[in-house]
Amino acid sequence: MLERQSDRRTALITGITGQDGSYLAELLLSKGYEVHGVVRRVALEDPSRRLGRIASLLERVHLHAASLESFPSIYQVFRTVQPDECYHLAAQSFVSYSFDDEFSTLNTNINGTHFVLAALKDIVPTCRFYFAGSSEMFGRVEEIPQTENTKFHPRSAYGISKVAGFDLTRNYREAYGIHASNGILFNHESPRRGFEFVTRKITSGLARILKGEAKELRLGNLDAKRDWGHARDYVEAMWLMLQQKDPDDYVVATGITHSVKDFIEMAFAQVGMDPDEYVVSDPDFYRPAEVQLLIGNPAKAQSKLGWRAKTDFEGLVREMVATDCRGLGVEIPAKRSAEARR
Ligand code: NDP
Ligand code: GDR
Repeated sequence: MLERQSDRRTALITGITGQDGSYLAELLLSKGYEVHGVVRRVALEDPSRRLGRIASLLERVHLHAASLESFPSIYQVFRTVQPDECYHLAAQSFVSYSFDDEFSTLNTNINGTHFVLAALKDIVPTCRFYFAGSSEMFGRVEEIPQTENTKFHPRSAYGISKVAGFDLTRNYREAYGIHASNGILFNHESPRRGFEFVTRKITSGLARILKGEAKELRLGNLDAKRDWGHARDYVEAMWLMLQQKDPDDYVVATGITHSVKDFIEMAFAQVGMDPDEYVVSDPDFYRPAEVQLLIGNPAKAQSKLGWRAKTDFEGLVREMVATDCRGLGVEIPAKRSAEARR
């Protein structure tokens, strides 16, 4: 167990084992924070499989077993940690799964957020709070691009749960004076993205094809469009929100949208292959309801937080393809790499 140091700022991250949690923990450690994370008990029992993204940080972070389903467990963590800042990232985050099990998505995401806010208000009302809101809240978009003032019209249980979390956060700000901010983050990816999300499915699938372990890549709607950024850049916006004098809501996005097809073409171009020979669009992967053209307008985050997306689409795809190929021990032929760079 690490010793607590009273002169350092203390941050609590729920969802520290996830993509964003791992990048945020690294960022906060680099800024000198004492970092605490909420993990499920099973993760502590099976660290090699469940703590993979934060394996290199385990000596430097404090982990606490708790579950979003249990208010007492969350309450106990707040009592122990007494954080200065809380980043609430934990959630059932896979939109597609929320169509298979609306009940658990709504329970986990809505109650979990409520539990965290209620514990914070009771134990450390001065603690600053970040809620991981999502572009999925815009759903059937009311305007393009979407801003902090665009009306929400969610199209999945996941999107509905995030609207509820957004409203809970705003209400704790207005009713109880908590420094509580909402990030409305558009898709952000990285080599640490879960394999079920489309970008990682494409880059890991491509690596398996190159390795000879797969012959095709089955995907759903190739015309779907997303505003994709890099997770490493987006966690900086979370931190910046909690450094402001006043809490507020911010759209975090690149302002540029691409289709799934664009992502596939860019990924396959990195290794000089023709996607038409491998990619199959399979209706089984289509969703009952799809969101519309998601493009965020990050003007407010840029002007008030001084935040900017640093990684462009090509840089993101290249990093993900290279990491997945390296992970499988697949060499990208030099000629192909050179062609891809041109
Ligand atoms: P991940 O799916 O990678 O991580 C989710 C985290 O939540 C994991 O640490 C997971 O723990 C934890 N978690 C899930 N259920 C529970 C539970 N019942 N009790 C305790 N912990 C739980 O998500 P991301 O890192 O990509 O996203 C972080 C947050 O930001 C999420 O809330 C997501 O909805 C939101 N978001 C993400 C965007 C993106 O593009 N990445 C965009 C907008 C919002 P475990 O490892 O044990 O499963
Ligand atoms: P999303 O991410 O639903 O936007 O949620 P995902 O990568 O799952 O889907 C993006 C788009 O790709 C289309 N698609 C496929 N998606 C998956 N997963 N698998 C496929 O085979 C496939 N084929 C096409 C989807 O239909 C969709 O249009 C992510 C999550 O991180 C949320 O937690 C977060 O809130 C939002 O981003 C912003």
